Amino acid sequence: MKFVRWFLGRLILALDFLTRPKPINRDQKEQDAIDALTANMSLYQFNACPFCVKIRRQFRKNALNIELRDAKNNIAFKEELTQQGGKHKVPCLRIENGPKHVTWLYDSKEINSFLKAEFELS
Ligand SMILES: N[C@@H](CCC(=O)N[C@@H](CS)C(=O)NCC(=O)O)C(=O)O
Repeated sequence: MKFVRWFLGRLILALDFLTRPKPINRDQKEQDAIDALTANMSLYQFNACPFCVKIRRQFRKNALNIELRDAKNNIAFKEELTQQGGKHKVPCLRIENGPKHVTWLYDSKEINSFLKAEFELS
C-alpha cells in the first residue's frame, strides 16, 4: 500500500512536470504589485499531493510567487499548520493581513476560488 501510494505520487509529479503550464508574462509594474500581495501568503503543502499539485500549477500558470512550505517533512511547518491552522490537512493557504490577522484557508477548491477573485484570474 505504501509502495502504491509512493508510485502514484511519483506518477503525479512526472505528469505535472511533463505538462507544466507556461507562466503568463505581465509587465514589471503589474507583477511587482502582485508580488507585494503574495509576499503575505504561503502554501502549506506536500510535494506529491494531487490537490497541492493543482494549486502549484495555478501559481505557476499565473506567475504567483507564493512561498511553499513542506508540511510533511518540516516539523516546524507541520506544527504551525496543525496548531495555528487547526488541522494537518493540505493544501492550506496562509494569508497574513497584518500581524494579528491571519487566515488559514483549507481546501484546494476554496484556495482556487480565492486566488481567482483576488487576482482576477480567468
Ligand atoms: N478536499 C481536499 C482534500 C485534501 C486532502 O485530502 N489532502 C491530503 C493529502 S493529499 C491530506 O492533507 N491528508 C492529511 C494527512 O496526510 O495528514 C482538497 O481539495 O484540498
